[in-house]
Amino acid sequence: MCCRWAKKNLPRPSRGVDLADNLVAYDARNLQIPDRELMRSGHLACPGCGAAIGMRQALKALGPDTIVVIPACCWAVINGPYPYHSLEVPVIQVAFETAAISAAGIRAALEIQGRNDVTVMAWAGDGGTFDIGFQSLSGAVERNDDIIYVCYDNEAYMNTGIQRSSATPYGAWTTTTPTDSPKAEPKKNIVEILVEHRIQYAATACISHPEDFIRKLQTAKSIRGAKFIHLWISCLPGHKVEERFSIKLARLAVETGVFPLYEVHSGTRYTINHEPTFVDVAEYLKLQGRFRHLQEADIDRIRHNIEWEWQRLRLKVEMGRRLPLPPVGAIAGVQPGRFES
Ligand SMILES: Cc1ncc(C[n+]2csc(CCOP(=O)(O)OP(=O)(O)O)c2C)c(N)n1
Ligand code: SF4
Ligand SMILES: [Mg+2]
Repeated sequence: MCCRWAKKNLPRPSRGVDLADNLVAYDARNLQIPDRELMRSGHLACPGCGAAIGMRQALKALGPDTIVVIPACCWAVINGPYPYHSLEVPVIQVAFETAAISAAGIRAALEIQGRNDVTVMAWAGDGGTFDIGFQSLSGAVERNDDIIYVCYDNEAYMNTGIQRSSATPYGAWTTTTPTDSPKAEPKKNIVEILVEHRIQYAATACISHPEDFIRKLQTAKSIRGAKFIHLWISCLPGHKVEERFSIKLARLAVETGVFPLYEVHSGTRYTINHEPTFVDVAEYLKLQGRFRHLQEADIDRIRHNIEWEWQRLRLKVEMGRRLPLPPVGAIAGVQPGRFES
């Protein structure tokens, strides 16, 4: 175990840390989560992988009548080879840049068959969403294709060995942004970009808040048209974190304000779903080897960026409240009368 951490240049397990000291822990005994399991054990993810946890939660939300479309990414491996695969729903693997359009094509074929009871979920990484699959996603959203698109975001191209993507945050180490020149650009705001497409429903979610994620997927399932969920996940080798801190790290992403939980209906109505306790971001950064090189001045800059992003988010909530109801034609798929009720 020790050699393994040393080899990967990971922080060693610190025996003094007790998960109970986690300021942001909540009582897991009261979670309301569907019992049904559609993901078997024996999958091929790294231990503690947030992408595996996220898929398990997603299928609990959507149920067995779901087709999952997966482009090149860690999940193309995690499911395992047929007949030893881990998911109990149909899965189709598609080319890296085609998750959204492949899902839309499957949805169209189901519609021809009159099968409106089947949900089609595209499940792609940040590289396949923010960068390489973006044109296909943008097209599907603009056409209001009836799919749920979940981007599980581990903030780099992990499957090919941790290269930077446009979802990688400012200051992070990756193999293409080494510690002497870490990422200098901010993370792309993918939800904001899709909101500007006037998407019917967009939301953020995190594996540490499964009830929130499950509710958002169920909301998405109830809406016809394009829906997008941006799911933050922990990635142990990519973030350089010990396995046992997978959920703690995800909670800290939310509670420090780094990753706000919110949803946007009809491209205008923003709702913040969870008010963080705003734990100092240093707690989040110091848990991860990928930020170990940061100086106090860098951490200060990150603190200020969080404050600034939260001010913007709160203004968007306010703007959505003040704006009159959108006219017909302003939002994809909105029919006369929809907002009056
Ligand atoms: C067109 C194309 N370019 C590059 C690749 C190689 N490739 C496979 S998976 C992957 C990384 C995917 O990153 P991301 O979408 O973030 O998913 P993750 O691996 O992090 O789960 C890359 C670059 C490919 N399969 N196809
Ligand atoms: S590299 Fe990261 S996302 Fe990929 S299987 Fe491992 S923990 Fe999961
Ligand atoms: Mg990734």
